[in-house]
Amino acid sequence: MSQKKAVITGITGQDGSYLAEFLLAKGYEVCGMVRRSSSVTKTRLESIYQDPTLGNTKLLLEYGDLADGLSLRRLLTKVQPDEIYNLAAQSHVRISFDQVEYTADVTGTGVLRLLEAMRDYAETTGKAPRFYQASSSEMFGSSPPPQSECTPFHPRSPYGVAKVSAFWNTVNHREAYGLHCSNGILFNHESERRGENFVTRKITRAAGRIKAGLQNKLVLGNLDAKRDWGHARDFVEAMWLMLQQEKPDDYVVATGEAHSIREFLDEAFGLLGLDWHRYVTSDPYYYRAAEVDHLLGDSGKARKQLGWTPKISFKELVKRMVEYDLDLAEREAHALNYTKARS
Ligand code: NAP
Ligand code: G4F
Repeated sequence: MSQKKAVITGITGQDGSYLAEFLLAKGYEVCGMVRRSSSVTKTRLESIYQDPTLGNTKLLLEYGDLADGLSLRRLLTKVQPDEIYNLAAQSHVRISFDQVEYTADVTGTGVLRLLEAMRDYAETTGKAPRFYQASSSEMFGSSPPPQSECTPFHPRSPYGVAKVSAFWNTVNHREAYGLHCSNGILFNHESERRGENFVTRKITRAAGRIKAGLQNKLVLGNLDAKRDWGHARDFVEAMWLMLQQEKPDDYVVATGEAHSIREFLDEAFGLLGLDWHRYVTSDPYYYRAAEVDHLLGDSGKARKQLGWTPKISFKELVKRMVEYDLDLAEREAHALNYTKARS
């Protein structure tokens, strides 16, 4: 069989970088869609990206944006993918309260633009790519735990509402046009590559910097919320498994274990021999207009039908993040001392 081609939108994000590594290791040709930005940062892709003009590479990057339907159509015609993984989004829940219309446009309508581009591409070429939509446990909002594929959605943020609309457009393209479209309803997954304004990474970055003497305070919001946290490396495998099934479907992907922010703090600071109560305060500045209190996933269907199971435990996840961020902080401290010594 010829080499498979995949398009990943959101390739510069946490999940996009892990998924690109995963697919390249499986022999795929990968095309990542990137949006124009004034700072050309592709830090998460550093270990796998090389300029195509320097030689053969199976990872290509093309400009495109979920807000720009024409760019999506051109991308599909150019790449002719077998699989499309739509990971692009304005993905920050609290910021979605500040950027309501933008979040609805990119995280919600953007998915419809991509689905319609895919439908037209399939109709004109006779080749229908398989489609993965990055749906979210945030869609469950205030529905009580444990949440499964049968749990009603009750989103509590503009982000959650946008993801619900994208979820149903994905289902509708499956039912109305017979396209192979699947939703992965992923619960929180973190890593050493997590954006620094999500709570886990904010905590491990601060813990490392406090230990290295670079910071002595950490201000957070609500410490009582509970999340089902896994490692992103495990979760991208589930995305791929969904597109290898004969029939498209929707799956919850979760570890089945929830912890509060306080418990995450205990674990992360504890690994460095620090008592977080001495450094952490809670400020309403970081509260949300509406909060999601308790997410705990029941991923029985994914485990049974996809054969998926997470390998990295909560403790191992925190350990990896803390070790990575301690090393980062120590290098920052070293660079600072070097600059001081020279000035
Ligand atoms: P992330 O790190 O925030 O990455 C988001 C990606 O989307 C980035 O590559 C970003 O590009 C890109 N993007 C943003 N706006 C775009 C636009 N208008 N057009 C094209 N690309 C755009 O998110 P993540 O944690 O990897 O999550 C991946 C996906 O899974 C997201 O859809 C998220 O909502 C969803 N999800 C995440 C989790 C989780 O716990 N991580 C759980 C459930 C669902 P830049 O680098 O240029 O900003
Ligand atoms: O880390 P968070 O910002 O993640 P949240 O809101 O659960 O969203 C993440 O997971 C979703 C899946 O359920 C994804 F769809 C979404 O894209 C994103 O990846 O916040 C987690 C919890 C919240 O309850 C928040 O109120 O931590 C609480 N929190 C407390 N202090 C904080 C802070 N969150 C952030 N970002 N910053 C704080 O200082």
